[in-house]
Amino acid sequence: MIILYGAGPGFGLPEISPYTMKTAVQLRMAKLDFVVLQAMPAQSPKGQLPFIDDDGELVADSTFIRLHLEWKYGFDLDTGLDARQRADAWAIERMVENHFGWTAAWPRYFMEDNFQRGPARFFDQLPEERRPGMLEAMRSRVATNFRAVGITRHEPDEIEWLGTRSLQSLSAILGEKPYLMGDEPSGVDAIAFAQLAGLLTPHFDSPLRRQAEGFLNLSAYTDRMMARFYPDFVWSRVGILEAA
Ligand SMILES: N[C@@H](CCC(=O)N[C@@H](CS)C(=O)NCC(=O)O)C(=O)O
Repeated sequence: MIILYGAGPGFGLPEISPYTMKTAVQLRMAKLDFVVLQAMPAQSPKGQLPFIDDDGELVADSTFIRLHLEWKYGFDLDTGLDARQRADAWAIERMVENHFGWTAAWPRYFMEDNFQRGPARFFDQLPEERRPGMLEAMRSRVATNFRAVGITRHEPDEIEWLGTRSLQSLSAILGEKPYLMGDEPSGVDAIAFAQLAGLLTPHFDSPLRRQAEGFLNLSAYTDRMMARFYPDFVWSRVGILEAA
């Protein structure tokens, strides 16, 4: 049995970590049995979630997990795509993960309201005296990462503009199709969906979320993916959820 380690459900989402959601969706696309358990990033061989335990073999990083699963279990999440379409899918995935994802995560970590109702709760289960230290360490790690990537060198409205450019691109690529690469979902849909759901969840408000709501094909796509891969999850994009 494959064990997928992630952050767990929360924030109006079946899984808080978009990269874990990507892997969970890809496991569902491949119809492989798996269970999801909660873990801390430090427990992962690469210091980030997700990672899997596949019969004793630990594999970290969603892209390498996909590679491992496709190779070991003999399936192809890009079935039916030609070489050019596969190249497009990879380019879209890189845009979503290495650019858009940062602009979508920025409101969670750098808008104080969102931070308090979101990441600040990560350590709620720890004894009270340990929480401030852990929170400070997380804030500092996140600040270093965002600065290294370059995102926090920009003003908030510039970050929104960058995120909106990616939303526009995704919306144009999707067009009237049900999924990014055509009539059936392929590998790249898993991360596009996970990042969009993470932005559209009503648990967090932000100017970029408002922008995303304006791309009606993207919000319908997010709903379609949620219904297909998380049919039992009660998903709503409406309003602003109260913090738990
Ligand atoms: N390239 C990685 C990115 C994973 C990632 O960013 N994971 C986040 C949670 S969604 C994480 O563990 N962050 C903690 C950290 O970077 O310290 C993948 O595709 O799995």
